[in-house]
Amino acid sequence: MSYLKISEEVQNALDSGKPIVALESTIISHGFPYPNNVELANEVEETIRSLGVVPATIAILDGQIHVGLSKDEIELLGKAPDAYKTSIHDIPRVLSSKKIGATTVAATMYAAQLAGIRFFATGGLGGVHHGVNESFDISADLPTLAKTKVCIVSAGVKSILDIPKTVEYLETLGVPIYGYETDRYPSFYTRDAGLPVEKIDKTSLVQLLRTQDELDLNHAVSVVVPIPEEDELDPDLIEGTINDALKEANENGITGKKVTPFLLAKISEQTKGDSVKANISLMLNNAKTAALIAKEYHQ
Ligand code: PSU
Ligand code: MN
Repeated sequence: MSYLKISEEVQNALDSGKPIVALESTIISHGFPYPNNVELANEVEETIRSLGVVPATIAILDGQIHVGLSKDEIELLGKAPDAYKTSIHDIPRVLSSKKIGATTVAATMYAAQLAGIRFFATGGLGGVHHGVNESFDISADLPTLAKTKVCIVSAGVKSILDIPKTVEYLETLGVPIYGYETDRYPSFYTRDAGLPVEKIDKTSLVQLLRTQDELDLNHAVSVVVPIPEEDELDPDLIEGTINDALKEANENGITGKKVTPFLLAKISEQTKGDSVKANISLMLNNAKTAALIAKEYHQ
């Protein structure tokens, strides 16, 4: 496929059946400020490599979907003020106009599947927004999870979103959710969203994924991992901060793809960077978890 450009490192891993973990790039362009974003992207890749697994950061550059970025390409993306937040429906437009595209969970999943990558690590999934009854705002991540066969490791859905509705909607779409060594659904900055989740360990998860491979079932498997305990934010404080950010977004008429980046920037401002620290910690933890699962799957 001429629109797919797989790096040499990723291609070698694909050819030799080595484990690979895909990574999104919206977290680089819209999730963190420069240079934290580039530092984190590199650190995430190093964490995965140190476990003998190949990282594949995905983005759109020069009219091609790049699977596996060089350090220079990560830097370019981290510095590009006009990188286009590319969800699944934006892919043809970003490719044909040769814009720099940072891929969301939805677009990254699509690219990972196209390249033949089974695992994906990210911070948080998109989902159903608060006030959905009025706004109808539901991330394209959700329907894409229903039709894309990747195992995606995240710290759940953060409470900038309506977590119970997101979980309910994933069930409707036929996307299974498993708590990695936990029976509480995590809420990104904190370890417990107040919802139960089915607990799974690595061995059972790998068995389940291999079973899925034998079937004609092309949904994602969502694996949720709580943020490490020492980096968890105070649940009451973060709840208040999120509520303020939501109010401000509403008052400023922020809609569409701008909602998530707006809320993240506000929260970072309000917590004086504590939310950024927490985000880094959980992202590294998710990358490590995804790499360990991928390694066992490819044994
Ligand atoms: N959640 C985060 N940080 C992020 C995102 C979600 O904690 O950066 C990004 C992801 O790339 C996700 C996207 O796929 O936002 C969802 O955006 P939207 O709701 O516009 O689909
Ligand atoms: Mn949206």
